[in-house]
Amino acid sequence: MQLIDGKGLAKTIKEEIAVEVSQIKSTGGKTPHLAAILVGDNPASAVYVRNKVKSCEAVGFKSTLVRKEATITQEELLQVVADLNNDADIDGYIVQLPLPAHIDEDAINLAIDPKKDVDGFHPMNLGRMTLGLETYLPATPYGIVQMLDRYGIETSGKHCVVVGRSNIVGTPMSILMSRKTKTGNCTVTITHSRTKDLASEVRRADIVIAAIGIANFVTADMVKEGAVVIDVGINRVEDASRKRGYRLVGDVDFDQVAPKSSFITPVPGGVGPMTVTSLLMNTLKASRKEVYK
Ligand code: BQF
Repeated sequence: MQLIDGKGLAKTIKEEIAVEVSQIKSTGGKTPHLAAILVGDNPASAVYVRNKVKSCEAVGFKSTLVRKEATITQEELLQVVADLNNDADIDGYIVQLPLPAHIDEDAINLAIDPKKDVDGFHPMNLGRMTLGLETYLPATPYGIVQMLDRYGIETSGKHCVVVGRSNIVGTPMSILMSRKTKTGNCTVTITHSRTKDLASEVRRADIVIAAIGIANFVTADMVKEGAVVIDVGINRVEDASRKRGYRLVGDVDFDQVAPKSSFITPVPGGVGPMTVTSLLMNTLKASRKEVYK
């Protein structure tokens, strides 16, 4: 079993981005600028946004945090989005999810200028991904693809089983793994809450991608000997021995599954840190106008 060190790889990638940023600056180029909209006071969202802002500082990007009350109306939030679309200094921005229940996430997503959609959630960018065109890949799938690539994990001809079909992870991941690319060319099965005998489907996998959002959902009996296991879950479980009162666990029962796997990602320190570096990579692409003129 080999541990995939997402945290270490993210640090390496951030160092690479920092070198590129200092080159841009030293040749008189514009400093890449990422903005984030944070609505309300969901504690996990606040942590994620803080992570992103700190990562911007670490690589030399400019960052702007736009904080709004949970009571903001949809009209007002659409105006914030329009303002960022029109702000010439901002190369890309994200709207931190989840949004309060009274706001239609799809309506907000559709209002983001695809040129600035560095989360890659706009239908234009997801469509471009599906067709294999240059795009901003959704951050988590992009991070996973980079991990597989940098660890030299063969995907061609392998059977990949994705557990979960969310718009931001399961669905785009299943598409990327099936494309004719260096980190694609898999035969892909996508499984979800209505799959009959999900355990047997997952047992056929050479590569398992667990993105269902249920703590310890993937158990040892569901994993083939020698499989590559990518754990996207970040679940809080009560733990009185921790000072916060909880600890983070993935969607995979790590202790049980690790001995059977060839490669496995830990939680924390696996996919999560790679999600953040992907956002930085997309922002760099935006500032260089590599996707749209
Ligand atoms: C780590 C996210 C669910 C819903 C909305 C490092 C992050 C997480 C974990 C992080 C996530 C998850 C983010 C670790 C951003 C990943 O060390 O394991 C970084 O900041 N993430 C998000 O912005 O929105 C989410 C998960």
